[in-house]
Amino acid sequence: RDIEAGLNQAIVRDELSLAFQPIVGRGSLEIVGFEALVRWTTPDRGAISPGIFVPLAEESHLIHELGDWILDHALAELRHWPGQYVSVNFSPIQFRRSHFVASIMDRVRRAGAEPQRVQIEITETAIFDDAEHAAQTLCELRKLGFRIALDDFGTGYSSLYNIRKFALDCLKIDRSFIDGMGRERESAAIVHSIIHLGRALGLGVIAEGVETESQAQALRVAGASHLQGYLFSKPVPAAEARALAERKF
Ligand code: G
Ligand code: G
Ligand code: MN
Ligand code: NA
Repeated sequence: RDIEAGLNQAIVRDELSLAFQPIVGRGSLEIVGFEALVRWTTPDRGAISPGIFVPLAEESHLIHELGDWILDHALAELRHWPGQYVSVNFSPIQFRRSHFVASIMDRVRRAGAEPQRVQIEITETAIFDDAEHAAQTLCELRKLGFRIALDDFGTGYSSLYNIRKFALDCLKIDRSFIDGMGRERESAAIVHSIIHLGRALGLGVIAEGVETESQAQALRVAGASHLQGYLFSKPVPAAEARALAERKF
């Protein structure tokens, strides 16, 4: 309850910020986009992890205010980058809200942004609970030009067969599989399967949590289209992201 009250204040008091983590092309290492990740630094308790406060916000109406804050601030960065997209995480609760599409489009218009430069990250949980409605929503977003990424892929219970029904642009392989790749045959097999599936369906495949050069190399060989992780950059403050966005490799 404490955190909940604090979060309400945080939105008003400017205690929130966004960090941006580069997503790079498999070969060129050119930055194609940045994932926006919310940060909260309280005056009295220091940093609180989004792994703690996002779920708390989801239990209350606050996820909508928080989500709007995140989207508006993510969109505001686009004008400072030469052409990269911003990838924004949406909670299943936001995604299932009525007028989700209209409300995003409204904010994108007000920011003077192009939907083509906005990637919407949703998890399997968001789309498989009410697959019919989700398919419709994704289709509308896609028509407007947004990119759609299925986040944490492999950790949910999606039927691979059903993936076809959704208007997606890419799959993001959950970092737990990348982490296990060098140690367990199972993780490596899952990573390879997801990459094959994505390619067979004409989707991009972003590998998350890439920390070592040997992981990156194995992922390139396996055919991942994009890489993201500490090897390239941790999530950085907006000013640093602007500098990275301008950098030529
Ligand atoms: O950035 P970090 O690894 O601390 O994030 C922890 C968790 O919080 C991750 O699961 C991440 O997806 C989630 N998270 C981070 N930023 C956002 C955000 O802007 N919106 C939502 N809905 N979740 C976020
Ligand atoms: O749930 P989601 O995939 O959106 O969460 C992304 C989170 O993963 C971010 O909060 C980010 O801090 C974290 N992250 C990004 N790159 C790496 C990495 O290379 N290793 C680890 N351990 N975590 C990472
Ligand atoms: Mn994500
Ligand atoms: Na993820």
